[in-house]
Amino acid sequence: MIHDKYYTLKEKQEALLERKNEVNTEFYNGIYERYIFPALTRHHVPIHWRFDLNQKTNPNFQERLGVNAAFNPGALYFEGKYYLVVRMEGLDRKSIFALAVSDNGIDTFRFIDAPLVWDDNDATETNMYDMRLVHHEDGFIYGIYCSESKDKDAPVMDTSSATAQAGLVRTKDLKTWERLPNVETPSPQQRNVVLHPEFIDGKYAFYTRPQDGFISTGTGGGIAFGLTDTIEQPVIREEKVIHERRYHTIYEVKNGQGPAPIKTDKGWIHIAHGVRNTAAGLRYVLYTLATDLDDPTKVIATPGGHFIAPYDGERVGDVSNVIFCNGAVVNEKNEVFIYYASSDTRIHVATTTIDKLVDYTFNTPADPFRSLDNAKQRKNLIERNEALLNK
Ligand code: M1P
Repeated sequence: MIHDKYYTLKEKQEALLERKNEVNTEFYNGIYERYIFPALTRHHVPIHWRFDLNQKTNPNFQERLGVNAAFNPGALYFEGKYYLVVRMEGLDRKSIFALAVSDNGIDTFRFIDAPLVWDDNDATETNMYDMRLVHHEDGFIYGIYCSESKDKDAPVMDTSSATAQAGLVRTKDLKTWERLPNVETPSPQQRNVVLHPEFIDGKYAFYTRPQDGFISTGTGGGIAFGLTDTIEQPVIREEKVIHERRYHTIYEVKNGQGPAPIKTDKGWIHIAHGVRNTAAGLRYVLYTLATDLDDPTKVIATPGGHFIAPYDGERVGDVSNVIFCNGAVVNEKNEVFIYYASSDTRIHVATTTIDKLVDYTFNTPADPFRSLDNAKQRKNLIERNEALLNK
């Protein structure tokens, strides 16, 4: 028999699942809209994914498998619906992938089916997270994620050190998933690896983030690009850094490709994350850049500063002062839905259009890299505006 408490909790949760989201009218930048409520949180996780409903085996109706956070989703616009593959982190710290869907991409997201599983091909893989979903022109939907294992070379007393590699799966229906081998690269570790949606010179192309260490990128770093002949045995022999870290920028310490780049008439638009250090720890923000349509290794626009940064309550969470994005989709009306997580805790959506994203990426002045030049840049804007205002 099902425990009574289930129905009480379910009714309460239904109100949350049906809640309409609203544009946050307090916020304006002309670039994108923010929303009042997060799009998806751990409170959206179905009750029967967390509780044993059986009164006999769970008389006190205790939560048996709690969920700590729902964040960093891959995203896909597929057959008219908005899908997220959410990083669902249990109380035991393990992240697993869970599929959620919405009809409008803004609200009423619901988790469906059950957490994703596939044939295991790597017994050392302990944790998995941050899947990028890419509908490749070969017809498959690929999921590239961080596959984390204990560092086998760490001394015995070190029970924390880990290594990160790019795990790879694919599907055609978001139900059955095939695990492919990890993407091999010349770098010791990888995170934030993303598949380019089109063939380049007949090959599969990946954005990578070479790194020596698990947290620090060491001598590596930057958003890199590499090709592989086959996807069934993906081996990248050469990584070319296309967007480097740089002193005194929002991506001074680390950066990484977000979702797969968005194709526009003017170029590929990339949403990436940049990390800098502060007295309060690392601060993660998003920025955009554009690459050439015919040569995705050639950067053609770099708007200065951040695109999305932690805002109000977004600043606080399990890992505070973090905005991270690995999912964005475009629908047939050229509306863009950017799914970003705040502070490794919850998921938000920001909406814009291709036109606005292009305008922002190509017409926002680049970072002049020096304060005095920055002052001149702003003085120039003020003078042009004053001339207009005084006409
Ligand atoms: O905690 C912030 C983010 O840290 C990592 O990103 P990066 O590899 O760029 O440092 C990831 O673990 C990411 O999941 C996390 O949100």
